[in-house]
Amino acid sequence: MSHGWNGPEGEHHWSKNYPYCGGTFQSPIDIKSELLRFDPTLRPIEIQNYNLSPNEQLTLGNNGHSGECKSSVLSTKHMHISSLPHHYTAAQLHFHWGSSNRAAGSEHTVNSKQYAAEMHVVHFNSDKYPNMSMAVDKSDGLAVLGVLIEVGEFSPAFEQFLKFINGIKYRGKVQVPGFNIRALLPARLDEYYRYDGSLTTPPCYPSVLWTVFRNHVTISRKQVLHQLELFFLSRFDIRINKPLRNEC
Ligand code: SG7
Ligand code: ZN
Repeated sequence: MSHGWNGPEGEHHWSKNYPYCGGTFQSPIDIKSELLRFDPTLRPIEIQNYNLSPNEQLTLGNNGHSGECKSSVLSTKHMHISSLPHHYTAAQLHFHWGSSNRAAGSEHTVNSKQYAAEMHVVHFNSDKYPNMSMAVDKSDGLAVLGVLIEVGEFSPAFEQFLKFINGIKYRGKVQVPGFNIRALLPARLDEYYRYDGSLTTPPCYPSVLWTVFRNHVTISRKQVLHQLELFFLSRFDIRINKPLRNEC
C-alpha cells in the first residue's frame, strides 16, 4: 500500500485524527442473527432510475484512498431510492475488495462471515440537502445500500464495468457507458438488515442509514481474480458523473 489509511495510519489509529472514528455508530458491523429483530414497519427498498442509459457515462476510477474531488447528483429525479423516511439520491457507488494478501474484502460481516467483496451505493437525503457535501455530516444525511458479494456464478452485470478496469490498473479514470445498476443488486429488495451507522472510512460521520441486503450476489472466481491481479489497492469508485457537479 502506497499511503493512506493502512499501515501505520491504519484503522486502529483513525480515531486520533478523526474524532468520530470508533464511536458508537461506527460502521461496518458484524450482523449477528441472535441480535436481529423483525421490524414490520420496514418496506421493500424501492429504486428509481437505476437503469442508466449508455450515454450516461460513469467515471470509473481507482482512488487508492487519495483525496479526489467529490461529486454529487443535482437532479432529484435521477437515480434514487424511496420507501425510507426521505428521498435519497444516488451520488456514487464503490466497492470494497480484498487485497491479494487478504482475499475476503467485505466490510460488513454476517455472524462473523466475511464475504469476498461489498458494493456500496451512496445516496444523500435530497429532501433536505442540496448535495452530498451538505448531507455527509448530518445525522439524517445519507443512506447507503450495501451488497455482499460472494464467489460463485459469473455475473454479466459486473462484467459491464470489469471489462473496463484495465484502464485504471494503477490510478486514474476511465469512462464506462451507463448500464442497469439494478442488475448489481440482489433479486430481493425486501429482505435486508437496517441500522443507523456511519461512513466506514474517515471522517466516519455518523450520518448513514444502512441497508445491507440479506441476499448476496455472486461473481465468478475469474472475475475476482481479474480484480486481484489488477489491483494492489483495495478500493475503487464508480462515480456517477452525470448530472454531476464538481465540488472541488
Ligand atoms: C470510500 O468510502 C469512497 C468515499 C466514501 C467512503 O472511501 O467511496 O467516497 C468519496 C467520494 O470520497 O465516502 C462520503 C463517501 O461517500 C465511505 O463510504 S461508505 O461508508 O459507503 N464505505
Ligand atoms: Zn463503502
